[in-house]
Amino acid sequence: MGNEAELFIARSPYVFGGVSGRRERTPFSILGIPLDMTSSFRSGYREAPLSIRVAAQSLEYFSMRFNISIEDFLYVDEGDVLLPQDGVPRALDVVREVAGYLLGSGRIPVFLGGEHTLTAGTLRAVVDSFGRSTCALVLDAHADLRAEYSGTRYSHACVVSRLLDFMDKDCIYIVGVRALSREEYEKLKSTGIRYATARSVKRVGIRHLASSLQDFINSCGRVYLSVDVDVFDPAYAPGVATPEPDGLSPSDFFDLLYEVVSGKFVALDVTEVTPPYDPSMITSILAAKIVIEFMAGLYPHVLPGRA
Ligand SMILES: [Mn+2]
Repeated sequence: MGNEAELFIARSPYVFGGVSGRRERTPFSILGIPLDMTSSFRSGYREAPLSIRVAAQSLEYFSMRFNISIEDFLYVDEGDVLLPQDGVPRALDVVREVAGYLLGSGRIPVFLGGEHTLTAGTLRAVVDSFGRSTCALVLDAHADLRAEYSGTRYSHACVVSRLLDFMDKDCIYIVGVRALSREEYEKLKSTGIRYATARSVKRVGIRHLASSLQDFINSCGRVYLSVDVDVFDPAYAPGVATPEPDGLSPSDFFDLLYEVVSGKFVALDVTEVTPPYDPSMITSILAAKIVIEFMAGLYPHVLPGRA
C-alpha cells in the first residue's frame, strides 16, 4: 500500500497460517484490529489477531464443503491496525480509514478482532464505499442494542445501536441471539430489526433460516458478515469475553454459510476471541476456520463478472 492509511498499519512478524499471497493473485486482505477497551466482563482481545494467525497453521486450506482450496489464491496479510489509545471513537476513526483504504483498493477485507465494537468502524467504511443499501448479517449471542453501557455509547454491548446510527434497521439481521435485557428485547421488537434466536435456529433448522436470510440478502446491495464468536455455544468457543450458554454449533454456522454465501458479500469480521481464556486454542482455531471457509465460499463468486 502507498497511502497515509499505511501509517496506521503495523506489519506483524506472524502472518495468517504462516503464508501471505501475492496481491495481484488474490482479492482478500486480512487485517488485525486488536481493539481491547470496553469489555464488560473479561478482556484480552488484543492478543486475538496473533492467536488466530497461529491457529490457522493447524488447519487444512482445502474446504470439503466448497471443494475449493484457498491455497490456490491465498490472501495478503496486511498486519494490524495501530490503534490510538485515546478512546474508542478515535480508534474507530482510524479503523474506518484503514478499512476504507482497503475497500478503495478493491480488496475484500477480512478483519480479525478485537472486540466487536470495531464493526462500527469497519462497517461504516463499507457503507462509505457501497452506499446505504449495504446490509449487516450479524451473528451474536447478544442483541447489543443498549444505547450505552458503563457510561459509554461505544461499548461492545452497544454495537448494533452504533450501527443504527448510520444504517437502516431493514439492513440488519441478527442470528443466534439469546442474551439481552428486557429493554433490548422490547427495542428489538419495536424497531423491527430481523433476527433469529439461537433456539429458533435449532427449531426451524438451517435450511429454513437460510431461505429467510436469502430474502434478506436479495433486498441488500452488498452484505457485510460480522461474526461475534460468542454466538457459538461456549462448549465450542470458550475463549470469549462474555460466554453465553445454549448457542450455535460450528456445523450450524458452516452449513448456513454454505447456503447463503454469494457475490454480494464484501467483507467479514471475526470478533471477541479472548486468548487468555482459550488455553486449548479451540476458539482461535474456530475463528481461523471461519476465515478459511469464508474465502473458500466467496472466491468463485468474485471471479470476473462480479458487478
Ligand atoms: Mn456478543
